[in-house]
Amino acid sequence: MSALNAESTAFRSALDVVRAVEPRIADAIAKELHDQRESLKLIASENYASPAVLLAMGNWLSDKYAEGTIGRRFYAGCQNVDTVEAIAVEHAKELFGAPYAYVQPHSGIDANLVAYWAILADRVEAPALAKAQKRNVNDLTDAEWAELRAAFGNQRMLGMSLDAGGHLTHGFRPNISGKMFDQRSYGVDPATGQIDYAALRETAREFRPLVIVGGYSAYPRKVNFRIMREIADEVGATFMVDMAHFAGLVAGKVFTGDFDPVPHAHIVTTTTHKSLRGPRGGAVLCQPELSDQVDRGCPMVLGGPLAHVMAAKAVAFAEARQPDFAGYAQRIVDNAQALAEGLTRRGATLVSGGTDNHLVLIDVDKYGLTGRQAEQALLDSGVVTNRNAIPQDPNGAWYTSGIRIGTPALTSRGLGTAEMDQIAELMHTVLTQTKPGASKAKFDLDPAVADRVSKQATELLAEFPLYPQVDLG
Ligand code: DSN
Repeated sequence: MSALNAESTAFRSALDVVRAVEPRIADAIAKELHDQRESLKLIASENYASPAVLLAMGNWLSDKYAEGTIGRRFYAGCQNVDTVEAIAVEHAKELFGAPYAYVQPHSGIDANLVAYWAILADRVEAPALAKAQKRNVNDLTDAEWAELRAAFGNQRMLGMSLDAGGHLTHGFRPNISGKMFDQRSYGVDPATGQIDYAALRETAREFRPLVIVGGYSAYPRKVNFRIMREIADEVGATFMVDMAHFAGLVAGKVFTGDFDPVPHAHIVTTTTHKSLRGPRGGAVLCQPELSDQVDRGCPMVLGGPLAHVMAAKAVAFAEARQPDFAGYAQRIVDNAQALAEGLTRRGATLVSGGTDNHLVLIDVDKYGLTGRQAEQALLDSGVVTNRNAIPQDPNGAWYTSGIRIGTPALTSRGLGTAEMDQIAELMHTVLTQTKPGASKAKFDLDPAVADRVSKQATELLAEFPLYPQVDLG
């Protein structure tokens, strides 16, 4: 019998140790690997982190509190956290060509909150303190403090509308960002489904926002960040880009020049687990003038940094700096375009007519379905997607009229353009065979069809084993 490889040994041993304390948790972890291996994952924001990334998270770095920044902590004994964070920062700066990186945010929402407070502090707090001729907010009188707080709460943000693909954290009311800022949206040209930069400029001129936010979670096209920076400069706004979805395409140099946000934005936020393929988490990149404020992210906005996750971020950034990551990033886009082309050839209507990035947005009204009905019918057939609003969506954000799909995960698994065409055929079968039911959530789909598609999906995936180096026995 041959010896087990390092990854199998590591994960088996870890599960044995967990199982000895709470077997149900060990079972759930093992089952998650099984389920992920079996499912055709088309969720645009998910991926499969490497064993090295996963293993870097499961250790005693988790035990340490380290509020503050490298070399300047509110706790003693942070020398190893300092080492970990410094390595993650070094890799992030090199990977993205950024002058400054902050790798503590626990998620994309956290990264955006750090960025918003840094912008507010930079633009609002400092002038107020200077006016009062004081250095620290604690030195302000109650009246000066009240004036400053009122000024903080009275600022404007211009972000992409939710139905055009913007994110909740870009100033929308159900999120704290919508309570922090008076928000106005820019959208897409209804004829092309693409950002209307002239309209965006007009809105910015009229609204005079403090912050303009670029980036998206459901927009299938490249964004011209050079033009957006020009608009921001013209109206005196700070330009922030949330590149959570496409950070892997920036890291892999698929998005360069006008389409790389890092040289154009004052501040860039990201998650680390989507197309970048790292651990769940966030990061902020910024120009040097914002770094002092960004560094106050913890403890001003964030809880203590998760040193174990920063370790995994460092590993993921190091992986993304390897030459083969560029090929991976390009294959993500090639696959998304092949999927878009395969769907279009079979009669689907896609928002904006196609894709330049990792995601495709299908208008399922074409099939007489809501997003909710289509999502469940696809899931019943072994295809995991998520429903998403489309521009001017008549069904709102809950039921929606769209299905968002993305290729980062299946590309990590090794599927290519030929397999994307097969997936387009599976989706076409389900979407054309599903009939709307009595409510926006109900539908009819012959179980035999769902079963057949599900089997075909499993057969397809069997050729591309997930985590082939991990054998749990
Ligand atoms: N939940 C993420 C997504 O699916 O796009 C964004 O926060």
